[in-house]
Amino acid sequence: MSTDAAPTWPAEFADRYRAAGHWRGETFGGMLRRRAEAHPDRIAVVDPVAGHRWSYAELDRRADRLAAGFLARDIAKGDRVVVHLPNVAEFFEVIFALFRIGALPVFALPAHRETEIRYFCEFTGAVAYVISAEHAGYDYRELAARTRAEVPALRHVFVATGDPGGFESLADVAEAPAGAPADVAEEPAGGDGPRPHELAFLQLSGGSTGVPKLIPRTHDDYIYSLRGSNEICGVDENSVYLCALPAAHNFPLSSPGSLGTLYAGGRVVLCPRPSPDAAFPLIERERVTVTGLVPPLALLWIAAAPGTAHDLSSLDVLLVGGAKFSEEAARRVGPALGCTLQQVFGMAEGLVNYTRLDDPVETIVTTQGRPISPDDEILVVDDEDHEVVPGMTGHLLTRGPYTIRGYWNAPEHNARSFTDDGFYRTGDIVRVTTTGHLVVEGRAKDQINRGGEKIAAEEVENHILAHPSVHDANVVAEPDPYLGERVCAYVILRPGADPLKALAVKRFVRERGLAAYKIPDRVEFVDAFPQTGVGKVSKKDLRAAAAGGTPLSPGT
Ligand code: OOB
Repeated sequence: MSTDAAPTWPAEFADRYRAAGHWRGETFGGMLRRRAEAHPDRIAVVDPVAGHRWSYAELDRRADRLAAGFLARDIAKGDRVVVHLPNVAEFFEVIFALFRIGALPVFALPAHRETEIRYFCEFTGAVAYVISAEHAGYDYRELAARTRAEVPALRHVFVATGDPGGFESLADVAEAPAGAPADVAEEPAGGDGPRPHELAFLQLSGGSTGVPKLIPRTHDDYIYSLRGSNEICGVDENSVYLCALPAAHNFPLSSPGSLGTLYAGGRVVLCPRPSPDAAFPLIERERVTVTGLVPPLALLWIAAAPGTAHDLSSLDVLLVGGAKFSEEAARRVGPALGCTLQQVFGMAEGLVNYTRLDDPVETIVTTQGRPISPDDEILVVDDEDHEVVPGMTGHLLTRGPYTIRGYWNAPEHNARSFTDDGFYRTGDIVRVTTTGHLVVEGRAKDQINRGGEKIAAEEVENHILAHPSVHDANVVAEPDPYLGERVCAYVILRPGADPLKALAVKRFVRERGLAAYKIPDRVEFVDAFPQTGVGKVSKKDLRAAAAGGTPLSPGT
């Protein structure tokens, strides 16, 4: 499978973004090398569980050695490698090693299970899969063994932390045999190393279709989003970023996240779990200055902060995003945590909006921010793609220097998700205020946002439909006071099928090897689905029923 299967920016746009100084011709490999040369002894990554405190020089050296080991195992430029790691220091060693050789990390989340991982490996034609032995009570080696048995093209499984079992440990890979090709490109010097305009990695889309889509990001575009984010969030070499959300997700990775912090020469502290009991002691000990949370976690922190014995006074900025943060909760951040709130409305496809640190409080608590770049183009349109009157609500379309022009190897999706002139259809319903800030008013895409975790309704429906007793299924969001939304499945059984319990449907989906957050929170059995005027299933009516908590048809 070719890696040029990613649509890219037309030359006139690329030229403009370069001329504007957005794309500066840096690569991730080069960026780490420069920082290691400038301040070798400064701490880059702290992994409190393993007790690692890696300096920039150490991270740089480790990335080089691992890159040499990967090359010696025939992992080459353009190859895809599924990276499935929790918040451990080795995450950075692995991704910088891959960046150096131009192999593409495919970022899986710790919650992903067999179904997702098999799909990522198969669809990307991955040559390697990197795991931790265990995390949060789950044995990833068993998952790797099953995946390897089913995906013959997967040549390697590397275990980054813990007992490797029958697989190769990352430490062994890094012990590259003498004479191995250690000729690792740190800069795009003209050889066949990674070039700034080429792909750096594949990120996952939240998705609204049966299978997740992959998001091709380049060195140039992603590094621009880091630089822009750092400026807006005040991240510099004195910043200490607590990575509390899963490190591979776009928000903690780049908004400004761990990569933004490393770009600035600051320090990244990895938090094994995002709960206050794990995070607060680390904030105190490491003098954390900035972190990012999804709304349900922000609520937990707000509740826990007033009673904590830990000193949180170093925290300057809390970023909250991934899902809509309510105005009431937003107002409580400052008083409870003693820091400035920045709302962030972003997407792995590109566009990221932030409230500014010096915005009036009313703007910070009532909007989801404005774009990073003066070259981010924002269109708000009606159902026919006509621009709405300024200030009115409509579909958000966007184009710009760090927003992709298409998904990886997905021409059919691209025809639907992008306009002919390259605008990405975000699926979000927004309005723009007179100050240019965006307010998220809803969502048109068939997705559930479960406290920041995105679930494509169609994907879950397909799994439920695989049950022999199920005739039809529809999955919608139902409101939840803590998560914002939960997953509600409406199911019609086959005539004459044995009666099924809600629990059995949930178990069936779980046993198909799906991430836990996608398993329906509630299953309702109904006789029929409400229909629209043209006879399609009305998800709008199903959502309304889910919000009311009442079954749709009596006696079911
Ligand atoms: C972030 O990225 P994704 O790719 O997991 O999800 C993107 C979608 C957006 O299209 C929107 O539907 C929703 O998540 N979203 C928000 C939001 N932030 C994201 N909806 C309402 N309010 C917000 N503040 O979630 C992401 C990527 C980078 C930075 C922050 C979040």
